[in-house]
Amino acid sequence: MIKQCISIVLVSVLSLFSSSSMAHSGHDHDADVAIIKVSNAQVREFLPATTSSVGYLSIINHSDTVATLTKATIDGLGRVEIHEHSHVDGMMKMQKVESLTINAHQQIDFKPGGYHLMIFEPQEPLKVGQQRKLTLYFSDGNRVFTNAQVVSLASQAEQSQAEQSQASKQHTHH
Ligand SMILES: [Cu+2]
Repeated sequence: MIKQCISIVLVSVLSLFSSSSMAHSGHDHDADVAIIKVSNAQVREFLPATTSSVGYLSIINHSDTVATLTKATIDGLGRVEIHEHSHVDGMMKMQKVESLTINAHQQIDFKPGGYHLMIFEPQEPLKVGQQRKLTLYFSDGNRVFTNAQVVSLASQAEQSQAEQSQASKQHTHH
């Protein structure tokens, strides 16, 4: 019983602390933005007669707190969804993810067979070599920007093959 009381007091002290630090958080907020890093962002050009394409990136949460990705947008694209692959009844399926939790100091790689961005409704064709601004939205109001490189299907396939052979090399090394 006493233990319970102490933890209630602790919780209220903590919430007081966080609300007071939020009151003048302009600077803290900027510091938070810098500790989520996005790298290797790329989107694949749309193949003829298709209405969707994919994008990959890596997100690293360098902070000590959980970050929750809720949305992504890319300039010139009407819709971007966060997807994951899962095995259902022996079949590979993909589904939309409403939010993605990135733990403190965790890195999440969007890659073939795993998490990926699904992109729709290009306002003008994506051309290989172009850069498109990618914005990631987090549940605490933070936004992180990066440039996504437009790549061809061939270069994307080469990359994932190179990664796979590198991964298997590392594997045989042990
Ligand atoms: Cu998908």
